[in-house]
This record gives sequence, structure tokens and C-alpha cells, in this order.
Amino acid sequence: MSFVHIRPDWQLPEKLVTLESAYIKRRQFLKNLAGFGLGLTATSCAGRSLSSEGMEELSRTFGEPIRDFVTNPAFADAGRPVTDQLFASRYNNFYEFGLTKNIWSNAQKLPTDPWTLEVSGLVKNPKTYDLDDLYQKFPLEERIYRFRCVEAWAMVVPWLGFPMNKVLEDVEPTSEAKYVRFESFYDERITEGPAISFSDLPWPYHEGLRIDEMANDLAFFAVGIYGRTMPKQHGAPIRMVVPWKYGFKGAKSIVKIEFLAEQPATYWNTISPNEYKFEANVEPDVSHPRWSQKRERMVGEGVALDWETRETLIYNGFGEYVAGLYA
Ligand SMILES: Nc1nc2c(c(=O)[nH]1)N[C@H]1C(S)=C(S)[C@@H](COP(=O)(O)O)O[C@H]1N2
Ligand SMILES: [Mo]
Repeated sequence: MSFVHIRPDWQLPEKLVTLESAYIKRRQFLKNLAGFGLGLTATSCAGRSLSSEGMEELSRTFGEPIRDFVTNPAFADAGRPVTDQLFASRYNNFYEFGLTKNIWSNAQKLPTDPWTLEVSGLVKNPKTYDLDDLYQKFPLEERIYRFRCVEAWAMVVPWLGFPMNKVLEDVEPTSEAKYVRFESFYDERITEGPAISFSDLPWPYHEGLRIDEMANDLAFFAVGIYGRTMPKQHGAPIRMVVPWKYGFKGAKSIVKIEFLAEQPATYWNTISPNEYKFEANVEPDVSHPRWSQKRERMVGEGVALDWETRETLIYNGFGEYVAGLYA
């Protein structure tokens, strides 16, 4: 397959400037609205405004530009607009750093360099990769994927990384390997979120896939987003992206990968097996016990009630790639 490198417009520095000034104007608008009683909604949700200093601080979390990558033409257009980075990067789930979506600042404590990712278990070549290995061994591609959280919010983001099957080629799982377990960084002196309210949960965060799911071409390890290295709040320096499954399957800041014969326990499934399945494929007709999964709110500007909603698609729109896995 031949790749064409398209320089997307969010990489242009002017884009940031435009977004910021548009945002500040909107903020003024919301402030005016507050007088009519909508202020509470505006400040109690993701659309909460940031001061221009806050905006500047946020943009400093964006990581270093990555120049050496190709945009995979199969994933150059998600059929929906790309979510503005200024929203995607401050509406996060990363419970190690707190309960709310507003953890971006707290997550800056995460130490990401040096970093090692250990691959072990039922493989012919166990490996421990450091950051240089990860960047040098696996050529980077960009993929614009739809992203769907089980909580019914969604976004469209340009990830930078490599397909998980490149790692399979490198470590060569044995024939006994049927499942894979992934583990996130955890150090209670740093990941202080749980100390507040989640201390009895099964830390570190861990997830799992079937080995044929990991081998599917869509399954991705992301080391960057929006043309830059991964911001800490999005799971620096390396995270899983499994776009046909709910977002919680994509463990952030992973330190360990283990190949297993049996299905591993996973974080949310252990906490609430009835609500969060191991498989966790995006299925609009299968309701969460507490809400419908038929539609999704696109992360964006303004007050939550105004978020644009769209229809949720089976396998998050990736059925042509993955339906065969579940036939
Ligand atoms: N280690 C870790 N990984 C995690 C989570 C988490 O709390 N801890 N949250 C998950 C959930 S529920 C979602 S929706 C996505 C959110 O990714 P984003 O904040 O980069 O959009 O990360 C997933 N990976
Ligand atoms: Mo999620």
C-alpha cells in the first residue's frame, strides 16, 4: 500500500490562534448568557471556559511535533469533522488523576521519560522497549478514527502510532497464546486520583483483548495525536486505541503487555461485570443498563446540552474491518 502524506490543517500554527480567539469570543457570549440562568450549565460541564492563560497552559501540554509519518489513506477521513484539539485535550477520562473529565493539569505529573514497555508471557521473543525503540522500530502512521466512550460521548481524533500487529510480528506469540493483557502505569505517589475516592478498586488499570482482535489491522498503539507526541492527559507516551470498542478498552500509558492462554480480568469488568463487558464492542442496540447507546454527543464547544449528537454506528462504523471477528 502506498501512503500519501497530507498535511492536515490542525498542524498549522494559525489554526490554534484562530481557535483561541473564537473561543474567547464564545466565552464572552456565555458570560452574557449567565445572566439569564444558563451559566450553571455552562460552567458545570466540559464546555467550561478557560482563561486565555489557561488556554496557553493547555497548549503547552501538546507535546513535540512529529514530522516523520504518513497518513494512512484508508483512515484519512472519518466522515465527521475532527474534534478541536482544545476540547479533546481537556475532556479526558484518566481516573488515576481524578474523578472528573478535567484532569489535564493534574496529569502533567505523569513521568514519561524514561519509559519502558515490557512484553512477556507466551511469546518467542520477550522484549522490553524503551522510547527510542518504540519510535525507531515502528514507522509511524496517522489515522483519523472515530472514538466512542461507553458514557455516550464521542470525538474524532488523528492518532499517530503503529498497528498492534507490528508488535505481534516482533515478539511472535506462541500457539498457546490466545489473549493479551495490557497494564497502565501506576504509582500511588503520583497517580493520586484513587486516593480521593477509588482506593479499593483493582489498580493498576488493566485491559485485555483476544489475540485475533489485537492482530486486526485497526488495533493501534498511539504515541501521538494531532501531529505531536501524546499529551499526558491522553495517555503518554503510549496507549491502546481499539476504535470499534468502547473507549475504556484503550488503556493509557501502558507499561506491560502479557500474552496469555486464558482470558484476563479487566478493570471495569471486575468493578461492574453487568455494565462493562470484556468484549465491549460498540453496539447501538445494546443499551447500557443505565442509558441508551443509540446516539452519541460529540465533544465540542458550548454547553453540554448543545453538543451535537449523532447516531452511534455498529462497531463504531468499522464493521467492514471487524464484523468477521464476531461472526
Ligand atoms: N489508564 C487508564 N486508561 C484509560 C482510562 C483510565 O481511567 N485510566 N479511561 C478510559 C476511558 S473510559 C476512555 S473513554 C478513554 C479516554 O481517552 P481520552 O481521555 O484520551 O479521550 O481512556 C480510557 N483509558
Ligand atoms: Mo470511556
